[in-house]
Amino acid sequence: MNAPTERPAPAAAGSANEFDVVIVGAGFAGMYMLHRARGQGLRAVVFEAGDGVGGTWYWNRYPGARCDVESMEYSYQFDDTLQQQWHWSERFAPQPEILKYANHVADRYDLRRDIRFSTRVTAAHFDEAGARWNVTTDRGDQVSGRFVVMATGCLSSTNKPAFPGLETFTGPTYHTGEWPHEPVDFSGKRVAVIGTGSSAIQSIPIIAKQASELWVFQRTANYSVPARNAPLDPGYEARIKAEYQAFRARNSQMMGAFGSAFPRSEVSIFSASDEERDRAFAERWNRGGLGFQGAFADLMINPNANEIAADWVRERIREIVKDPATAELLCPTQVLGCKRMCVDTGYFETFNQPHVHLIDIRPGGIEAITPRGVKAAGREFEVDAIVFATGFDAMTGTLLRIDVRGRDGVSLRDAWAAGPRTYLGLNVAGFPNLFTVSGPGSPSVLTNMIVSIEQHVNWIAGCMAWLRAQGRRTIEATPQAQEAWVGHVNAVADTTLYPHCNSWYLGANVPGKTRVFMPLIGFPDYVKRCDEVVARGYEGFAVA
Ligand code: N01
Repeated sequence: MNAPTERPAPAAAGSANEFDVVIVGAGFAGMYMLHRARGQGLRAVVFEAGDGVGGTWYWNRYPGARCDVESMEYSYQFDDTLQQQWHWSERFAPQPEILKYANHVADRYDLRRDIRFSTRVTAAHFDEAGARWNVTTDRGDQVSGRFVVMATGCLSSTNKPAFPGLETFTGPTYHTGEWPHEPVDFSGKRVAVIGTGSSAIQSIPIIAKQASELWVFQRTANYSVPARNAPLDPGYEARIKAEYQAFRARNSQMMGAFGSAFPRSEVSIFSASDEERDRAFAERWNRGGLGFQGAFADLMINPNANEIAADWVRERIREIVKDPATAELLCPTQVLGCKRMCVDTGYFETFNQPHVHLIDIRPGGIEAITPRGVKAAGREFEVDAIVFATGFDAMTGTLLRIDVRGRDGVSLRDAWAAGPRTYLGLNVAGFPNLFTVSGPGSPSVLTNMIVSIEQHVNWIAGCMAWLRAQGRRTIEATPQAQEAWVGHVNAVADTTLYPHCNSWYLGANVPGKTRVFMPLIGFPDYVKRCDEVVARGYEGFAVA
């Protein structure tokens, strides 16, 4: 695993294959990085595995896919004309519309001419003598770059459990994170969905509309809040657009960089009466979306506070789901919010339909996939198609599939053997001039991703400009700064309930993955810290 044989050859000096910046990925991070690099007159190239832009929104085309962050917030803010001109049709934008937006951005800034599509980067090796990165792709490209920016996304390598007998199934199989581009029609089909995370919770109500029988295989029940999605209110859109920049500034002060219209309460649940608690929860439940978690200040800090909120949600599930046994199975028992909360449209209601069945697989998991279906809970379920909604090898999966080697040929895989270690989630000690956008150790997946992406790209672009102005060649985290940062990320997590269950934030969903809480909690403090690092002359970085 540690020593792929491929060796990137240096690009011929002065050739068309020498770049200032090599960017990996053409999602929202890679596209904006390209735009910023060009703005500095840098020569940049982007490699993208898909045949189009959009990253997550290119791959996750499963039925019902939509953003859990409100559309007026889930967009770039670097160009006021862009945000004024773009119109979202719904409160929570559906995947096709977000993909349309990504394509619009690519066209508007003429990005495609520097993107090589259907091309996967396989290796990036640092050449000490030239202080350049040699980058190789699966299509035989060999380019070099002074900087490499890994804009590879946090949820871009699917987790496909090695269920015994998987290859014997005679019908079609799908993974939500690699959904076909052609429409998939489940009409009249018996369908199995394995997994009950966000992707499953969004897709199950839609699949149930077509399938003749739907079997949902659940290992862990999840908390989900109704989206209350609706056409975007033109009055709301006009109000936001009248003060878009101020709205963005307010959102950037939120822990997750979104939701300032309905911020987290500062009130402890223990200072509220039963009626006040019920009112606060109901208000957020009825409003819809992830704001539910902010009903009281201490829900993610105090286990007893969390349990009160969890009980409240379980009561709603029992009200919605008619069959008491199914309702009980759908009631989560883990800490609310320590696995990413889900946002749904009719998820729990779907289980009231007679052709939708919930199978508890906790005792033995999926026992096997057979030619005819799924074996679990001691019986075989015959189905025509299987949907794997089994998630991702999050945050590190894609980076570690690339053979990245820094100083002295040390591989990133070895450097991260005990879990990912970064400084600010932006760089790894020993890997000069290599940046990770929304890397582990940054707020990334606990925020409105597009805001975190822009903050990182701005920081990286600023750093590149500074190096040039200073006449310096390389920048890299010092091991001391990195160790201190890793300690800080863990210390912050340990003040909360986030590490208290088997979530993908911890890598717990992938067998054998080192368990480390990967994202940093708290966007505003993080941004402040990044700015301070710059103000102090890139404190914690070695510059040469
Ligand atoms: O993946 P998940 P996801 N046998 O890891 C189960 C973002 N997202 O694609 O919990 C049986 O959450 C697993 O069970 P368990 C969002 O950040 C955003 O749904 O590990 N089951 C779980 O139920 C989200 O958190 C949006 O016990 C197995 C499910 O598969 C993240 O993506 C929409 C199994 C995986 O759930 C990932 O969501 C969708 C096995 N061997 C996603 N392995 C929007 O913003 C795993 N499971 C709209």
